[in-house]
Order: sequence, then structure tokens, then C-alpha cells
Amino acid sequence: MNAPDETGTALTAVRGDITEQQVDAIVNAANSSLLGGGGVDGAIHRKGGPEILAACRRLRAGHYGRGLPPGRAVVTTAGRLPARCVVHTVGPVWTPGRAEEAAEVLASCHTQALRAAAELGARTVAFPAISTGIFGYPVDAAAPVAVAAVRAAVHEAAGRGHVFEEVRFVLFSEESYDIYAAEVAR
Ligand code: AR6
Repeated sequence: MNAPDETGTALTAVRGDITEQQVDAIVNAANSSLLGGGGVDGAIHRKGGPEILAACRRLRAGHYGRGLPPGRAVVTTAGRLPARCVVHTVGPVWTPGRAEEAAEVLASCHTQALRAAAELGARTVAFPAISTGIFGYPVDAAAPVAVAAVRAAVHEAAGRGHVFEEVRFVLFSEESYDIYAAEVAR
């Protein structure tokens, strides 16, 4: 684990499964429908149970009738998962030649997810490597964007009086872990 930064927040990277994290909030790499999918999204809905999908359906029936736009974040229960809540965000689909646009959306996912978590009073938050699976974002391009956005959001939250204890990146593969861990250690 890395030492806390000057805000008092430890930024960490671990190998593991996002659904098993004992934190206040886990972040879901969702899609705009909010109605489930594969990868992290599939695992969260499968292990968290139907309460999460029911909450997502309520969001779709209310404010998000047209779906959740990429770069935004919404919160639901975590159902049977050990986390207290799930922050759903939609990463960018990687399109060659549009790296700048993708980076803006990916950064926004992290910023908005941490803002939503702070509003709930969450002090420990776990992120997967958003967009680096089915959405095809190269891991070595995603990691610096994700980590920089988290650092900035942690500072922003501290400025408003909310100090995160830990923001953790949870990586499934050894390759992703090595890349995110190096970025976190920088
Ligand atoms: N815990 C941690 N990391 C995981 C887990 C897990 N349980 N499962 C996969 N990963 P992805 P995306 C890693 O595809 O690229 C869904 O269908 C995985 O190896 O879950 O943002 C949604 O509904 C990869 O490194 O998310 C969307 O349609 C990373 O998590 C779409 O996929 C992200 O992979 C979102 O695609």
C-alpha cells in the first residue's frame, strides 16, 4: 500500500475481484442502458443480486430514461455485495484516432464517481480498470488518465472537507496490475 498523500488519502492498486472488495463504494464499468452486461458489470449484477438491477430500472424509469451518458455516474445499493453501494459509470468505447475525446470521458468517469461517492460520505472506494475490457481502451493509455483524474478528484473533495481514506484500483490481470501499480506509485 502506498503512503497517504498530503490530503491523507492512500491511493492503492491490488490484484483481485471488484465484487469482493470491503469498501464503502465499488465502481461499476457499466453501459448506458444500466441494465447489465458482461465483464465487471456482469459480475456485479450476478453476485450482488436482483436488488441492484431493480434500482437501475428505477433510475431508467425516472431521471435517466434515455440512459446514463458516458462520463457520468449514478449510485445504487450494492445488494448482497460487501460494499455499501455501487457507483455506476459509463466509460468511453476506444476509437482509434479519437484518443483525446476518450481520455476526457474516462477522466470524467473517475471525477464524477468520486463526487457521487463523496456526497454519500463514502471514505473507501474501489475502481476497476474502466473501459479496458470490452470497450477496448489500451491499459497503458488508460492508467495515467484514470490515476491523474483520481488524484485531482481527491484533492477537490479534500478542498470541500471530504477526505477519502483510500481509493483503490482493483485489477484482474497481472499485466493491468503492473501498469496501474506503476502509475499509482509515481
Ligand atoms: N473485478 C475486477 N476487474 C474485472 C472483473 C472483476 N470481477 N471482471 C473483469 N475485470 P469490462 P469496459 C476487468 O469489460 O471495458 C460490459 O458489458 C477486465 O479484465 O468489465 O468498461 C458493460 O455492460 C478489464 O480489465 O469493462 C459495458 O457494455 C476491466 O475490468 C462494457 O462491458 C474492464 O473490463 C464496459 O466495458
